[in-house]
Amino acid sequence: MARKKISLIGGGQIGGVLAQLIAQKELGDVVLFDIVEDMPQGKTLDIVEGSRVDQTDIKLSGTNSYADIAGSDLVIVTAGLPRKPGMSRDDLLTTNANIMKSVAENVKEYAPNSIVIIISNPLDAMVTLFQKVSGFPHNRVLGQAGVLDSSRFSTFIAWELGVSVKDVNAMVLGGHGDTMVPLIRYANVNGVPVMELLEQKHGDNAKEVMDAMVNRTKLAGGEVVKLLKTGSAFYSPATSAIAMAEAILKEDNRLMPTCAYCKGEYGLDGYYLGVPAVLGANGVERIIELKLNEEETAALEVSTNAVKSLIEAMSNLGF
Ligand code: A3D
Repeated sequence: MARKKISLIGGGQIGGVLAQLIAQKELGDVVLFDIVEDMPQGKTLDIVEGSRVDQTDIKLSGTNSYADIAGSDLVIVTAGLPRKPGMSRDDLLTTNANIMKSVAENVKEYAPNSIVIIISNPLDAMVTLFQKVSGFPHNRVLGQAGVLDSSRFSTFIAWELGVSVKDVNAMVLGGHGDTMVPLIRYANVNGVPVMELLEQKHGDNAKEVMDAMVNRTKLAGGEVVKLLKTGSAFYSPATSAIAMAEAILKEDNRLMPTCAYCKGEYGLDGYYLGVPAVLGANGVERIIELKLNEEETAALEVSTNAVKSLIEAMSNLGF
């Protein structure tokens, strides 16, 4: 089987970790693109010089020329500014929309058959814009947010219950902002409902404990930004995108919360939103519709409206 080619647009904090993870997992050859001269070349040289120790053998190259991404099977985009303390993701809209437009034009020209995973914020708007500018089929343009948000939620649940995070399954849907929707009813530890375990531990206070975890999940990105002071989370966003990339490259058909294009699912027509989706050879193979209860539906509607306003704001800016 021919080796896969993976191009990373943006060689900053997340881009660098993506390149290292792809190398360590030998998912394919890597081209790391950035507009900063020499930096992507330096990062890939650094990673490749550790491959003897890692016992891995792939090609890694850094570039400032889009021509080098030609023939990519997969493209992961992190180009754009990250948040600084006190900023919301939406504050990045104008700057990152300009960057995303140029990225989409170039990926369209040089890697027209690729599947594209977007990570740049504000996520739902950037995925929408990339698809609009590139004109790629919707199944080939998707966004990473829910895998990370769900992993954060799972981590807090594991800490609270004193169980391994490996056994926690929890999913977060909706837009990648403060209105995201952690699904409490579906959260479980190897099949045992999390609420049942919380009730055993906390009795009548179980709901309060869960609400605190839900709240921390919604604000988890900002918690890291506040501590780092100079940028936003980058290890866990990279790991999350690699899980999606692996599902696509290995044609695994894995069910993951994905920023995917809805055509009527969840009452949403013609918008990208975080929903459960099956990821495989064609990118988004299909969206899974869950039977949400009244409370969950209402929360998702709030999140959907936030995404719609963001898209409208982007459109008003001329994108
Ligand atoms: P950073 O380390 O600043 O890297 C961004 C890189 O983009 C820099 O190296 C820039 O030089 C490069 N860049 C700027 N303009 C262009 C351009 N026109 N073409 C190509 N490259 C360009 O940031 P980061 O890696 O920490 O974060 C990248 C993005 O991911 C930001 O927008 C973050 O807000 C976002 N992010 C998303 C999540 C999600 O879960 C969705 C999590 C964390 C960060």
